[in-house]
Amino acid sequence: MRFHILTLFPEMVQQGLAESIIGRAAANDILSIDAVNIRDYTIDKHRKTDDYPYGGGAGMLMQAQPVYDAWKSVAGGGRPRTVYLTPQGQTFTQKLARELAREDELVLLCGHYEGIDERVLEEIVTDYISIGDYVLTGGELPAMVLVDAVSRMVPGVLGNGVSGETESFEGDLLEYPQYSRPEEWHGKRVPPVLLSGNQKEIAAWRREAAVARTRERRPDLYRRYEALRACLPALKKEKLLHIDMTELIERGQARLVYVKGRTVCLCDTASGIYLHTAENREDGIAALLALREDAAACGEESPMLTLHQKFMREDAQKLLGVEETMSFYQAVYTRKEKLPVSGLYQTDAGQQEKRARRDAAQNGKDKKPAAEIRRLTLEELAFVRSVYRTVDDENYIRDRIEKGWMYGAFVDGVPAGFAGMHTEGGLGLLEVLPEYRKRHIGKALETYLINLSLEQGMTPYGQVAEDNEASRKLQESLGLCFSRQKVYWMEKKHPEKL
Ligand code: 9WO
Repeated sequence: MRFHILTLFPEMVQQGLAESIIGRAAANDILSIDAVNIRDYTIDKHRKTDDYPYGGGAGMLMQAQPVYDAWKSVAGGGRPRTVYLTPQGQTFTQKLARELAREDELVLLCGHYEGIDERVLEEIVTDYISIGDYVLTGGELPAMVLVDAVSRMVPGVLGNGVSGETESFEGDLLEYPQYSRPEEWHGKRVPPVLLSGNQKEIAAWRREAAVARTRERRPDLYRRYEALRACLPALKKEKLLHIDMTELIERGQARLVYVKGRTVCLCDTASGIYLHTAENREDGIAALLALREDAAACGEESPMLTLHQKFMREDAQKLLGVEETMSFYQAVYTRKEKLPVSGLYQTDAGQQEKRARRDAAQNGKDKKPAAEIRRLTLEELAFVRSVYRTVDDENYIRDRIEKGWMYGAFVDGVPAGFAGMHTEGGLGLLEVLPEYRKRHIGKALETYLINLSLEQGMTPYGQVAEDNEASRKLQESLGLCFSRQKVYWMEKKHPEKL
């Protein structure tokens, strides 16, 4: 990612971003931060960059010419995304940081004095962004805030394998309090449960502390949290059918769009997909209308949604212009205990070798060693893309790998298949190469992902298409329960797909 910062105070920006994590990422060429001195582009013989405002008023304005020429010098012939840091902009949020982190190049324009001649802003600025409702003396500190927040979302900046997105478990909750050595300081002891080693109790304590802290410090967030939790009992009346919705809430990845009794509409904050369930048509329609409003407010022209009732399909088509693309049964792992793994897979290469040698000695050459399972890296992206035909979207698969939710099965070090977790939380993305089928590799991958999800306090589930017999048999063999009704994926059919 490349940042070009246009400013009258390049040293301030350069020095502020040369330290710590951002400085290290720049030194490692994961980021480049280039501070451009606007004064270098003045054509005035006294190197002047400001002048009085027409119509009178306090102070000075930055003139159009030096700003434009400085911008030209980094834009070349193109029109890179150009941000003006101003109290008159849209408020900077984590969501916007995430979005900006997907750009290859950003130009940040820092104003000073009383601002910049409007005419040059009209020509070069694509985004007006504020970091909060207060006035400073210049845009440099806000630009540094933006560079810091955007950079930590760029893969590799936080160091190997650490993602800027914690895929935070509790969307609307603040972080819990944390403690380090010593055990006692100023007469205050670390809460004993944190020394107990009991991971389950620790997780429960942290969650409770996060809830209490949110209630006290951020009542606005707490109300949202409460409203979402209040939907759970109604959804759990049909537990299997609504597993996608309840898991979204439990994992802190849901935004409430509509609720009335047992009619609920959520939005998945990670994917933007809507989930809709209705007690009756009338309330269902009200929820669809709320969904339409919400999507429009989010700038989403063709929302994707999953319906949980067949009888809502025509209304969804009429109101949103979407059509059914697929329908699935929910397959839910309803137990808390992990699945047995013996003989299915290894997660350590050394062990696998030992086992292979022992097996060879005992049984001759016909018994194959179990697959080794490990998290995939971007090096395997091309492999997954070439094998997985269901989702023809490189960015989606890249995202799944980057978030650490794609796992591969390897036989003798050679990739034989993979599986993962979708953005919305369902297990899937499962594929086993034809030459490795009938060797329980799919079962091994799914067992691994189920156990991993359980460790993280999730209820594992997947969505199985009616005609996918292989998948249905696999889920049944692992003891997953199927919903009686189906869920219906609805989206705008693209002309080329018709
Ligand atoms: C000062 C002023 C004085 C008299 C009459 C009008 C006036 N406008 C300003 C003014 O807005 N100055 C800004 C200073 C011009 C752009 C750079 N400056 C700035 C950016 N201050 N605060 C920000 C900022 C940017 C992003 N998020 C929060 C604050």
